Amino acid sequence: MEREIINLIKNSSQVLIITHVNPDGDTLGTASALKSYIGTKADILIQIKDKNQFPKMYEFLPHMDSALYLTNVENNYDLVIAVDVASIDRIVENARKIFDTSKNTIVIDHHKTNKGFAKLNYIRGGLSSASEVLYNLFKAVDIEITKDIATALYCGILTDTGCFKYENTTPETFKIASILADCGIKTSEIADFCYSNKPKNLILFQNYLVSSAKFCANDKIVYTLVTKEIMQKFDATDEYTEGICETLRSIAGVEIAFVLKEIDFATKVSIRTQNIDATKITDKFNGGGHKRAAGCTIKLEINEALQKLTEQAEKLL
Ligand SMILES: [Mn+2]
Repeated sequence: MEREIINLIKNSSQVLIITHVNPDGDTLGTASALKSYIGTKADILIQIKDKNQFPKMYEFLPHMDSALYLTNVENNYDLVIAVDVASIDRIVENARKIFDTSKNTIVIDHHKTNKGFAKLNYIRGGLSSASEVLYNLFKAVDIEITKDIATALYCGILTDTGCFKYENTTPETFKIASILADCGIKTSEIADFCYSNKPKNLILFQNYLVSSAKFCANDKIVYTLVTKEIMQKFDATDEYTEGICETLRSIAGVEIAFVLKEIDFATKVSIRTQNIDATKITDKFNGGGHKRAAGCTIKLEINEALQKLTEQAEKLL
């Protein structure tokens, strides 16, 4: 299969690499590494409106300055490769049209839930990151890991494993990270770019959400409310709420943490749990996810949604 993918890339004249919506270090790192290998006939499409929405910490990745956005991409590709994209609905607007009409399509991914929506599906469910999957692909066909490729793949592995903390970190992940580190990259510099380069308003916004968190059920449940007003006040973008729920769960004694976000005519909920199965809460609201991390959207105003959620959560305590 690896050969088939490489041959398809070689025999295509224009290649588009698509990242998932709300781009993170793994989807961007994988796209960057793939573009480094393919060269000038490949373009990266980042699914955001324009440069202003680009997550600044990932600007250090090679090829980000030449990336295309939803507003300036054209439909002239005979091969489209989706990286770290778990399902087709993570490809939106005109990107979806390009994917659907492309002669050939490939998906390179690591999500266990990915059923394979491309003509060629290179999915290794359970690996730490799409970057680790791409490393395996390169390795299988003896592609040289250049410094640029190593930088990008390392970024993907580092961020998707939460700095090698999550359960998806395997001995193999460490081995690959070690090989990449051996390619002359500066691992501490990459970590600094990813984690120590945050905008001022992001830190102030996140601090506000943590300090305004409320506790109930003997401090076993903690929640914070993200209203539109707060978003505006801090000039926050959607990805700014990332990590808040983990922070709240990390408080000793907390079993369930909620982040509720006000959206149009509904409330978007993130849930992190310690021992309780988070999907037992989201199932009630047609959501889903993993045992300790799940999410759902409730078609209720934020305070009503909170009430329903805590009622359900208290039953499980
Ligand atoms: Mn990923």
